[in-house]
Amino acid sequence: MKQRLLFLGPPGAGKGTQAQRLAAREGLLHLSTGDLLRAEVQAGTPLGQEAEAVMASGELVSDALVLAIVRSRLEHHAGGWLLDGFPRNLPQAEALESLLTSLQQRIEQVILLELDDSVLIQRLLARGRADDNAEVIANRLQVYRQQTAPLIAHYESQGLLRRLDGAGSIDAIEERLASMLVD
Ligand code: B4P
Repeated sequence: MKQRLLFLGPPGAGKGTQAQRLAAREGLLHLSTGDLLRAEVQAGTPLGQEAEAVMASGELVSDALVLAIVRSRLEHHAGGWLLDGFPRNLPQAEALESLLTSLQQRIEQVILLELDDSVLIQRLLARGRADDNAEVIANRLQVYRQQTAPLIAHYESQGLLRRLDGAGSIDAIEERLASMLVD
C-alpha cells in the first residue's frame, strides 16, 4: 500500500475520522494540523494563543505557524505518514513540496473526500465543537472554496488525486477507501 498520503476535502467531510482509522490500521503517522493546533490551544502555548481566535472564526492559521508544526514532525519521522487537513492553500502545498524534496520524500497519493454541503453542515452541527456553529461553518466552507479547493486541480495535474465519495456510514467509507488504496 502507498505509505505517504494526503487527505483533502471540505470541513466535516470525514478526513479526520478516516485518517485516524487508516493510520492506526497501517501504522502510519497521522498528522492532523487541526488536532495539533487544538493541542497547542489547550496547552496555552504562545502558538496556541495566536491560533485560538483565528480557529474560532473559521479562518486559516498563518502558514508559517502551521509549517513549523509540520516540519518538526516530518523531519524526525522516516516511516509512512498521512497528512490530514494540510496543506490548506497553494503556498502551504508549495512549502510542503520543498520540505519533502529536502527530506528525499514525495506524496504518493492524494485522497479527496467529497460530500454535499447540506450533509457537511449537519455533521458539524451534530459534533458541536467550539468552531461548529452555523456562522463559523459557513465561513469555513467559504475559506475552503477560495483557498483549499484550488489544490484539487494542483494535485490532479500531478496525477496524484483520487476522489472518494464521503457519503454513507463511517464503515462503508472505510471499506471504499481501503479498496481504492490497493489499486
Ligand atoms: P480541522 O481540524 O482540519 O477540521 P475539519 O476540516 O473541520 O474536520 P474533518 O474533515 O477532519 O472532519 P471530521 O472527520 O472530524 O480544522 C479546524 C480548523 O483548524 C480550521 O478551520 C483552521 O482554522 C485550522 N487549521 C487546520 N489545519 C490548518 C492548516 N493547514 N492551515 C491553517 N489552518 C488550519 O468529521 C466531522 C464530524 O463528522 C465528526 O463529528 C465525525 O464524527 C462526523 N463524521 C465523520 N464521518 C462521518 C460519517 N460517515 N457519517 C456520519 N458522521 C460522520
